[in-house]
Amino acid sequence: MERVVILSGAGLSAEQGLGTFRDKDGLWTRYDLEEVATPQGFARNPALVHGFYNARRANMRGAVPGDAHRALARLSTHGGVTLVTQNVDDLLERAGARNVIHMHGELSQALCHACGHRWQAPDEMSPEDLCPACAKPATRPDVVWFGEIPYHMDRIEDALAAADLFVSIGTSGTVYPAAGFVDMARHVGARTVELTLEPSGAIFDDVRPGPASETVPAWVE
Ligand code: BJW
Repeated sequence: MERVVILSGAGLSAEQGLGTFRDKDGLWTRYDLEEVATPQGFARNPALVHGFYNARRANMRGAVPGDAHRALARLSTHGGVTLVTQNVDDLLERAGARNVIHMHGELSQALCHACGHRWQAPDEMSPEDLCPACAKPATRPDVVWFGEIPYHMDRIEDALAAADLFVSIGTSGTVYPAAGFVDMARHVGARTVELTLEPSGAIFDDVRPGPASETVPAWVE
């Protein structure tokens, strides 16, 4: 059985209106990432950061999965497929995908940075919220900011070390460690495929430009 590792990025959910980070009109053209996506920015102004993520959570809850999410969900039911996403949205799960590895966390989860407890995020989070486990006002969105260590790295590295095929979908390949996965896969002899609107420029065996709603179902079938 072929062992496949799939890495998705913001381009997977772009057609659902969730926005990418670095494209024209991307989130980082409108927001200062140092202020909204670093632990230091959160310490300076938690209300600003909660506002940024509350708006994105509302956008996510109003969005519906697309053809690309459904195609990956079908694939995820097969053995040998590891589905890793950098996305914090839940569109893959709502399309029926199983065992999605959210390396940059999930908007639908809240995290207490005092005791580590996790729970389902309410629609609106604020700096005054108390952790349901330790009652401290130390709640934050359960997402991975710059300078923090992405989640599930051991599982991802194990899957990459055994991969026969690596497929990158809708990511600019600028943020590490995810940006280095293609080289790790090549290093173990895996075939590498990129499905994205604008190719990242990294070395892949096969690059298929186009919107995820077209390239992903076509590749999965
Ligand atoms: C479509 C499409 C359509 C559009 N169809 N495609 C110097 C050198 C190397 C590293 C560093 C460095 N200085 C600092 C670092 C480390 C830093 C880093 O990589 N910085 C770089 C910017 C240089 N990384 C970190 O800090 C990470 N932690 C870390 O490294 O810890 C050390 C460690 C690691 C491992 C083991 C032990 C220790 C943490 C990174 C956290 C990133 N967090 C964010 C925010 C998450 C929460 C949130 O969502 O707000 O994650 S930033 C943001 O970027 C988000 C994304 O997941 C991530 C990647 O973005 P993505 O998905 O690629 O989106 P875009 O917008 O960049 O690209 C979209 C693509 O889609 C484009 O290519 C389009 O063409 C395409 N597209 N429409 C198909 N319809």
